[in-house]
Amino acid sequence: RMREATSQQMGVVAGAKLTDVDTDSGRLLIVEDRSRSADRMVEALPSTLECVIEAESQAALARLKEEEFDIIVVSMSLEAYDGMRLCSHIRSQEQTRQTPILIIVEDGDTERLVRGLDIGVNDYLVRPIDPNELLARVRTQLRRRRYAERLRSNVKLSIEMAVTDALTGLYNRRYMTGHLSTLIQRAQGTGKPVSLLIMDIDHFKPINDTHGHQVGDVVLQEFSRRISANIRGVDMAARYGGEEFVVVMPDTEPAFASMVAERLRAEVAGRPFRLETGPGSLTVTVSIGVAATSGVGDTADRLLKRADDALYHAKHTGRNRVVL
Ligand code: GH3
Ligand code: MG
Ligand code: MG
Ligand code: MG
Repeated sequence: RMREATSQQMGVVAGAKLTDVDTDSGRLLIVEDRSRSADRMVEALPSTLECVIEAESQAALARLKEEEFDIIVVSMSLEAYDGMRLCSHIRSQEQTRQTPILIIVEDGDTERLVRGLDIGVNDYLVRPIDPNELLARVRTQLRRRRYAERLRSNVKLSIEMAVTDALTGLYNRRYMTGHLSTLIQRAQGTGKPVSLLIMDIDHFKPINDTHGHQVGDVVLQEFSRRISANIRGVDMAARYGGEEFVVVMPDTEPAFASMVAERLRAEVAGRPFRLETGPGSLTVTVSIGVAATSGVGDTADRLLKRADDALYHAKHTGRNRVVL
């Protein structure tokens, strides 16, 4: 009976195809005080699965604190401890909350089975353990775990992609303007200014026209590296448009921002960009506009506009310079 109730207790990943995930590698913790039973379980599983056996709940918990496991198999008919308590402990700990638990119950022990499912174990086996069934259930849990991991990393990746400029790895314009607005609002409380740099590479179009778009891209990447190397951890560098970049500097006086801008300008102009393609090396210069919040009525748009006006002046007074 109990076997037919089976694995529908497991959370199903909606619409997901659980294909081509690796179900033959991983780490299992087997908590079982009957050594022959534990040995038989290990024999039923592929040798590529690393199995660790603990016969005692304190030792199992200690190990779970130190090591990562993909599945935990807990025998419910142990003499040395209460398997149910162990399972609820595993569920309550942050690092094992998501780890699949497979319990092993005596045939007819419906009470333990139901309680186990109540506290969130993922699946169960009934004694005597059928090796094939054990293998199948372990694989099912591994597949779900691997699949969930993949979903999580895909989500992480798409969040990253949503805020990042693909060519340079800097933040994108949309994310930067959101961040800037947040900082400006916060600055109204602290009274400390937010400073902003807008930079535009000088005569960038001729670089493209002369050496090709690919060389232009490499210049943008190297330029981005130099920005990142010359700002603080709290500053945010973003690609604002084609060859325009922005640095947002929280709690920063405009005089300090100008100094950073000047250092960056000199760092770009003073050291030719090495290229593995095209001309081999190129001298690049940049014009930078600086602006800072002034107290009342500041918005991201207004601050960007003022920095852009300063940039315009830098361009029209000879380029390769900083204007506040
Ligand atoms: P100025 O000193 O006035 O800024 O001159 P400029 O040539 O840099 O200015 P302009 O705005 O006319 O040229 C910008 C060029 O940047 C034009 C565009 O083709 C190029 N560009 C924009 N995005 C990219 C990109 O992603 N890769 C490459 N290689 N070029 C780009
Ligand atoms: Mg431009
Ligand atoms: Mg331009
Ligand atoms: Mg330009």
